[in-house]
Amino acid sequence: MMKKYLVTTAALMISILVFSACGTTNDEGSDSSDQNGSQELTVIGSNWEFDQETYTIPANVDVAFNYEDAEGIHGVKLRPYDDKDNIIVEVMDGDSATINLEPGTYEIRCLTFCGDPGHKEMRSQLVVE
Ligand SMILES: [Cu+2]
Repeated sequence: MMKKYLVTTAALMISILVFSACGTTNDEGSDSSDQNGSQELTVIGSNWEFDQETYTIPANVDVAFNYEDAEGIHGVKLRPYDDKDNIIVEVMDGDSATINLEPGTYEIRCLTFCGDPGHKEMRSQLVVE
């Protein structure tokens, strides 16, 4: 009798855990703006790509540029295509930097050497318009 009660309780607890795990899943987009009009961009890296090929943000406004590792250790280096020595910002996992850019197309590359040949493939573009 007691044993059956324990099994039932355990099953109930497991289903609560499963349910609450599903319940905390939030579906945030990569680009979002709050009511103050401030902007945010989140880039997520894994082995060996970023979560989007192209990111788009508005020009001449402060944008919080966030980076997260979903898999492996990477990071983001942002620079103009036509001036590759001009690194605008470098962001590692969990970090954020404020950017405010002129219109144009910028290159997003992996910051950390994370393996061959995948590291070289980790490129996306940021369109500022
Ligand atoms: Cu890399």
